[in-house]
Amino acid sequence: MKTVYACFCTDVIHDGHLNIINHAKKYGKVIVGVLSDRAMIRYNKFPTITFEERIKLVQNLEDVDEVVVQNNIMYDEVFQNIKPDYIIHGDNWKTGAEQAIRNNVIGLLKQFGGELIEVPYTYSEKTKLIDNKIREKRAMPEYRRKALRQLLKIRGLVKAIEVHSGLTGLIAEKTVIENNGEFDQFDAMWISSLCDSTAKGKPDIELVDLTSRINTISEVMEVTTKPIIFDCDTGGLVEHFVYTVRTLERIGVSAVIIEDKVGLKKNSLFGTDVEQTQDTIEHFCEKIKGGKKVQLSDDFMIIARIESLILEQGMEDALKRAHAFVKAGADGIMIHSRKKDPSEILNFCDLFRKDNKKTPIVVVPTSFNTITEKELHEHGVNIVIYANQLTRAAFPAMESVAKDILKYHRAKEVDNRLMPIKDIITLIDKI
Ligand code: SPV
Ligand code: MG
Repeated sequence: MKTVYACFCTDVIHDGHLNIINHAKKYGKVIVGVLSDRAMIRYNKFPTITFEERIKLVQNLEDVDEVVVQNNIMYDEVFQNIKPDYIIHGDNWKTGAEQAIRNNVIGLLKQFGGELIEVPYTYSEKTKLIDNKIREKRAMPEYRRKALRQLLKIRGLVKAIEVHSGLTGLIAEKTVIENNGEFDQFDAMWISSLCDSTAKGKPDIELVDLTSRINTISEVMEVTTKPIIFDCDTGGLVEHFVYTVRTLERIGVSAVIIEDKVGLKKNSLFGTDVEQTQDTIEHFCEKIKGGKKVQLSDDFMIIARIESLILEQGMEDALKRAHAFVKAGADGIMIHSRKKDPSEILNFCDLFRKDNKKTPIVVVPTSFNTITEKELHEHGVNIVIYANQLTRAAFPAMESVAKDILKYHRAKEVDNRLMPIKDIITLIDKI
């Protein structure tokens, strides 16, 4: 008897899946691969039910003869272990980033033999509703909050991009590319104090108050599911920070980063060009301890940001602080630098990793932008934050269009730089 293989990456069985199974049955023995937790998380499809429940879901389908675990979104292992005669899939993978999986399957079929069956994808209103429901579930605080820790466990390196609105949130959520046969996308979002302030036309000096910052988080949360890392500047007074931790944790933020500065905070990229005061180790440790004490779940992370290199206090000071902050309970360390050359950051990471193998290290390669994620990871970095690039891309594009409309007294000359009207009016999905 011939074997037909399908892979399911879902928490709910709907008509689309049943249609595939019905078709598959006509060709022989139906084997369904259920994507492992690891593989789902790797591709930002955080499961909302357990792996065992997903297996049961498929086992209960009448026409499924066998259920196996699929450990990777690509099919290499499937062909090595099962060598199916047919692979069956909805034809919706012919477009978009999923083409990468289709190409992988076509290549394997050429190598191992076998045939591809593509079933017209039925995307009924009912199916759409179910898909939306799963997506919305992932956005619930209890799922979103733990997603960063889940990613850190599974992915070597977590990539976050700055967001400050629903629209930038959508870019972070939906931008997926195919790169050398693999999917690539951002894993998490960074609510930057610099960009949140800039979007409001305000300086980055803790002027935009917490209510407004939480409002930004809420706008982003409305339209996304990925985990959020919140830039909380200095965290304010210890007495205030404890309330902030509670709020952030309750709404589903995964991590807060606070920097060891006091007084009027200025943006770190000014360095010593402006007056900035570093907090004492003792006081900052009190803030970390205060936050950890009030936190209610195990999911939430408090990450301590060290400004010693920014303020030219030396490597020894940076390391001393890093170890003290971890001892006070910090779940991660962010080390910052405004040098173009990444060597002081790498040096810090190497020295810190000598004594601490597991506390996540976070970096923001704005100035030292020549270094790749892979190189950073080789030095022990776990989270890379692209902290301001979306804002810096948008501003000059908008400014130049504004100038040219003034210059030509009409908008025709700028039209080729603009998103088509059809694309902008259909950009936002309906619920
Ligand atoms: C931010 O994005 O607001 C940051 C990173 O804190 S930096 O601007 O480099 O200080
Ligand atoms: Mg900031």
